Amino acid sequence: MGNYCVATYRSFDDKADFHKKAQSIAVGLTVGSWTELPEAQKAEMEKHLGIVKQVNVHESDVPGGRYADIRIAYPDINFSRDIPALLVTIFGKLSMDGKIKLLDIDFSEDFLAAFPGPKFGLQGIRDLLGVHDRPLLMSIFKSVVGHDLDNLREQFYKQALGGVDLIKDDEILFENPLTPIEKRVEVCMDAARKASEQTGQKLLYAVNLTGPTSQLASQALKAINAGANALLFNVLSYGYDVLHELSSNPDITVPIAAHPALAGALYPSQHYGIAAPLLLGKLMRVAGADLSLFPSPYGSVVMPKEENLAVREALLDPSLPVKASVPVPSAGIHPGIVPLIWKDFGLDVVVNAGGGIHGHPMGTAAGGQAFRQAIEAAMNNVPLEDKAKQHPELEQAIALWGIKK
Ligand code: 1AE
Repeated sequence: MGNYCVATYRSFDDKADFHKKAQSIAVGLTVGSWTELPEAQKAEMEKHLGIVKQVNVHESDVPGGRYADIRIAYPDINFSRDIPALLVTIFGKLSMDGKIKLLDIDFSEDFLAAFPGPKFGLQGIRDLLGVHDRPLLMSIFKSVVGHDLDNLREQFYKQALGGVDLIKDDEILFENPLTPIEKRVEVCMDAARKASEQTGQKLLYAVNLTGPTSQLASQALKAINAGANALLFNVLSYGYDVLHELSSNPDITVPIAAHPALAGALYPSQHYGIAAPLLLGKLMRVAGADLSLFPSPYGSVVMPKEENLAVREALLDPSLPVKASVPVPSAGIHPGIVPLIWKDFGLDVVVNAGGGIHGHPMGTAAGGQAFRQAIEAAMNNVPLEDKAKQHPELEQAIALWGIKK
């Protein structure tokens, strides 16, 4: 058998003959028609024909409950070595054709060879920060739209003083006259240096890379020349191929954090769209995201735990021949959630919070410190209530947000 990429789907239908349906997808998305072809043409077209690998039917008496998991192999010869071509082949028109969800893709070795993956990945990010023995902590800039550079500098400094390892722009901060990207980088990196004199810590600032696609690479270089040491990128609004272009550009020498904005339009339905472990896990990693943000099972935007851990697995899975991307479960995270993150994600995670840092009653720096205290407690199996007795920052955080069990 030549090189094939294999797609796994879940198709819902109370009556369908799923074997026939699978065959019709395999033919329809490749050669178009098969049985009508003259024998001589079949021999010529066979290398382009999709192959049904598996159909597992799950019967159910509950209306709407019957489904089948279908695996179809698509010949690499049919598509160029880019994610748009693959996605359009396996799930382009099909995504609009009834209740069907794309669950997974097994890439062929040949297809994967076109993707260098993340430049830094988990190990590279840890090396840049010099932190190898604890979960990392990221703070999200909040209230930045309409603010000027002095305000941003002040906000950045307070976040950095809290002992965070990374600070990311809010994803809704675009190119604007008050805080253009290179000026933003200059003032924030300056604040990072000042904070570092006090904390002794290194810090990555993921500045939001925005604007028309044709100008993204030059914007990234502008930011890097101004001192940027990381980028944030809204991958799904641009497409995976744009991330791939940026991450494989040799001049873009800093890690890229992938923001999941728009993902809610694609993964949450049981019946439609693309499963989260593929959307925010495997595809982000193959396209070159060093860090991937996604909702957690515990915060304000909730993803079911099993699905969440499958996203984590897809980002770290050692069987994929590219570097691991760092999992960043996000949204509504506060210090009282940290023991759950530690239990489910362990060491290799970024704890990421916006409101859970800035909303701290003692201020932003105390917000970061409360997280660091919570991380230390969780790692040493110390209940947060006990740790809080010696740390007013943690004590006030759990008084405000509680401890999630
Ligand atoms: C899932 C992405 C989370 C994000 O980008 C963000 O801004 C979260 O903010 P908080 O922590 O919920 O305030």
